[in-house]
Amino acid sequence: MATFIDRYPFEAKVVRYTFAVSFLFLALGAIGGMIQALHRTGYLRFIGDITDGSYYTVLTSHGVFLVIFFTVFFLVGIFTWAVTKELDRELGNPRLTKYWVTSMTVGAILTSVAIIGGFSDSVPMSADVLFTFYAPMGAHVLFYLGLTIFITGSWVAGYDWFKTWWDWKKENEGKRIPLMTFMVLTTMLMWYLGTIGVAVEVLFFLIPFSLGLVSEVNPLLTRTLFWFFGHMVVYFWLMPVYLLWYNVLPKLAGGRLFSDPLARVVFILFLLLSVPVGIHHQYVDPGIPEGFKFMMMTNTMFLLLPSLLTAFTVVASIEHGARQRGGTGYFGWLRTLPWGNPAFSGMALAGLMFAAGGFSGMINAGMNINYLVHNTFWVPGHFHLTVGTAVALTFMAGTYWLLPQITGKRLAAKKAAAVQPFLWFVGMTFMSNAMHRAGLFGMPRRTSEPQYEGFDYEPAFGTVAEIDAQVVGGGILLTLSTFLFLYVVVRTWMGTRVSADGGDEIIDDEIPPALSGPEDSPRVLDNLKLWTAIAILLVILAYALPIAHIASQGLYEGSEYFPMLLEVLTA
Ligand code: HAS
Ligand code: CU
Repeated sequence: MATFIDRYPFEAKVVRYTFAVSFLFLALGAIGGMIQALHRTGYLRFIGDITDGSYYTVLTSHGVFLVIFFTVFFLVGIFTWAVTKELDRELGNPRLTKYWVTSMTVGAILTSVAIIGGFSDSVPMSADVLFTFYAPMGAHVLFYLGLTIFITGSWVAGYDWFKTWWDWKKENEGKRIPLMTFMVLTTMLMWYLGTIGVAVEVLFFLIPFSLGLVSEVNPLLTRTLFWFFGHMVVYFWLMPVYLLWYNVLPKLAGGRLFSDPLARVVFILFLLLSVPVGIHHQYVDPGIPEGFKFMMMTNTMFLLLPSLLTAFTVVASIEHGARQRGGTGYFGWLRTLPWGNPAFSGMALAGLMFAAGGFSGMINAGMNINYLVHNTFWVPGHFHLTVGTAVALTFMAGTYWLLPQITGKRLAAKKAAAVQPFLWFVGMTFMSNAMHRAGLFGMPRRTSEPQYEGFDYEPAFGTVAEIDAQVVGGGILLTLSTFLFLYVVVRTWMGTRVSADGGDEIIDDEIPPALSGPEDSPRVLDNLKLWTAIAILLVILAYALPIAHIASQGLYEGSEYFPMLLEVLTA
């Protein structure tokens, strides 16, 4: 049977390219992470401190390179693979594909240049605004321009996949949308809806602000527009993970997906609820009436449902696989799982950590408890479990499985690959647990000097020194694990092509059908227009009043820009 690379050489090349860019940003971002851990804890300081700003240059590069470029380049690769493979057809228009690949690359380069410019005093450029780039902080216009080009590229990528599906649909009248394609399409609809917030923020506020056309923008408004996008984006990172957990993980465990209909319901719930929850990042923002915050909290609690359903479905599928392999007992079946296979162990360990990350998310989401943890080290603890493990480790594990399919080469350095996910798991256990604890006794996030002068922290148990040691020790293990992963990737890439029928792992790319297939679910689940319409309605209900309220306090200050703009628009 022909492998992916033989059947779809162009698409395989696209996936190889986007993965390569993704991993380049992973390497750069990981170095930034190591510097962070060493600097904040005071173990080793070689970058400037808070006064000269290079701490924030490092923190911004760590954040942007990892959560925007590493994740999204990987996502476009895996979505391209999923649609092509599942619909068994090429992407319709190679020129379109080349366009979005180029546009995303150019955008990423421009933004990176603006960030890296911050390291040098002689370059008139900096973008130390962190990945949550709202006002009043401002970056060089190149930073925003790059992001704009990058995001419009991702929009076109979505169109490319939609187009491929439309073409498929014409030849397959009346058939259900295949599951992976369903996941790609619903995720992209969510992305289109949520990126409206950041597009308005960047085009109408941050770019005029950075060009000096306006001297001040309403910071609360830009924050609110940012979080309109900013919560949704966490699920944009997570949905490719769920695609792998639902489709590939059960198979790696030796079984089949438990329920296809439930998977569809989960993705629809994410489309409906990912945007109208953003204000849960703004519980402590003055200027937003409590009622709106309460409404978003309620939505957030509903949004736990799809992940809880996922935990149930995916674990049930794994257990089914384990029992197929002869596993018995309440927990004894866990032993029969293929823990030596890094594709499996990476995804399973990522899932286990996500259970913990989900719990800290529930705590964040409570309006009253949030006052305790907001802006403390607890929050980085939370997101290193979610995006930093559920997402990053699953992407690495997925790579072990996919790389042979897109390169036609056998996975190399298998021993290193087998150890790598465990190294990550142990490193992250130390680092994120210590971060959560530090947050609970009030250690702030986003600062190079977490120790207030003349003040000693009093942890409920343990000491600050011990917590710092865990952050650094964990950080070192995570850095090692990242480079071990990159080593396996490079070694595999440099290997020789095996013939199409060689190597089990290369032809073992079939995804078995679900135990309960799409025929068990109502057709209305596939009505994407209906779900999109409801999603838009929910966003309007949730956001119209808060945004109108905040905007009524003024859009711009100290400039002629807004009146000018109004004149142009009404001319
Ligand atoms: Fe979050 C802050 C609430 C999920 C990322 N979050 C952040 C920030 C980031 C982030 C980056 O309400 C910081 C932003 C900043 O810089 O300020 N988050 C939640 C809630 C969830 C949640 C309710 N977050 C995520 C995900 C992220 C992410 C996913 C990235 C990918 N988060 C918040 C809140 C804040 C916040 C507040 C603001 C805090 C503040 O004050 O600043 C939920 O979606 C979580 C639901 C998850 C579960 C877990 C289900 C378990 C599963 C595991 C299955 C097991 C398997 C393994 C597969 C209920 C699915 C089986 C293996 C075997 C061997 C059997
Ligand atoms: Cu959120």
